[in-house]
Amino acid sequence: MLSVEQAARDIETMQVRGAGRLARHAVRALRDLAQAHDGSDARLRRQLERAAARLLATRPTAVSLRNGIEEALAPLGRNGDAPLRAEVLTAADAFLARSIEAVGVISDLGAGLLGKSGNVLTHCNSACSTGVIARAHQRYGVRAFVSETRPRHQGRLTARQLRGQGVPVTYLVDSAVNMVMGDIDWVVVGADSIARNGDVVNKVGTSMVALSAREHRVPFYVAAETYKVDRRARTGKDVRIEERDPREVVEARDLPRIHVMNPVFDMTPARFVRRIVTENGAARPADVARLLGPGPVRRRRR
Ligand code: RUB
Repeated sequence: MLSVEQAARDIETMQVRGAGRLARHAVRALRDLAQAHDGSDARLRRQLERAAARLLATRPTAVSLRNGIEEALAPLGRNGDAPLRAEVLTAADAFLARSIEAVGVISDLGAGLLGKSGNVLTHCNSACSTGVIARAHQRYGVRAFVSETRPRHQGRLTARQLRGQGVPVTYLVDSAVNMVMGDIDWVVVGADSIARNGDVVNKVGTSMVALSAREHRVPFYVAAETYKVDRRARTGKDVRIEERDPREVVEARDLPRIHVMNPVFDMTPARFVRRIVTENGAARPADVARLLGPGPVRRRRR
C-alpha cells in the first residue's frame, strides 16, 4: 500500500518525476487510502481532502497532478447514491488506465504524424516523447539527439531508455543544441502544463530548443496527454514555475556570496509549436482546448 505521505515525499524528492508518472503516483496513493477505508463517507471525504492538499503541495507546475487528483476525487462533488469509497476507487482506476493508455496512443499517432527517418532531438525525459521517438524508429529508423538537461540530467534517462529500445542515440550538453540544430529533422518534447492558448510549459531549456528550431526552420512538436492542459491558465504566464533548491545547480561553498537561480521549467510560446499531439488527435496549439472533453462537473454531494 502506498501511503499519501510516502507518495508526497517520492514526488518532492523526484524519486518519482515526469508529469504523467507523478500524477499516477498521487492518484495511486488516494486510491489506496480509499481502499483501506472502512469508516463513514464523511470521514473518508475529510481524509481525501487532506490527502489531496498534501499531494498538491508537492510540485506546483505540472497541472497533470491537479487534473489527476480532481478526476480521481470527482465523486466528492457528485450527488451519487453509491458509497463514496466505491466511486473513488472507480474514478481513480479509470484515470490510471486512461493515462497509461494515452501514452501508447500518442506514441503511435505521433510516430505516424511527425515521424520520418532522419535526426530527431528531444529535451528532458518525457514518456510521451520517448514513446513517439521509439515508435518512429521502429517504423522508419531515426537517430535521436538527447540533451543533457541540467541540472538533474534527465537526458541520461532518455538516452538509456531510447538506446534500450534500439534507437541510435547521440547525447549532448544543453548548450550544444543550437550547434547541431541544422542537422535535425524534427524536435519532440513533452509538457507539464499547456495553457488554453497553446503556450507550453516544460523542462527549463525547452524554450531555447524551440527558439533554435524556429531559427533553423525545424518543426517543433509537443507530445502530451489532454490532462496536461490547464483549463485555468489562459496563457503560459498563468502557470507557476517551480523553483528548486539552488544546491541542485551548485554547492554554496563552490560559489560563496553568489545568488543561484534554479527555475526548473520554462514557457515556450504557442507560436513556436507546430502541433500538439494528444491521445485525442493532433492540433495547432491555439486549438488544443478543442481536443478536451467537457470539464469536470462540480456539484456538491449531499
Ligand atoms: C519532466 C519534464 C517532462 C514532462 C513530460 O520534468 O519536464 O518533459 O513532465 O513528461 P521533471 P511525461 O523531471 O522535473 O519532473 O511525458 O513523462 O509526462
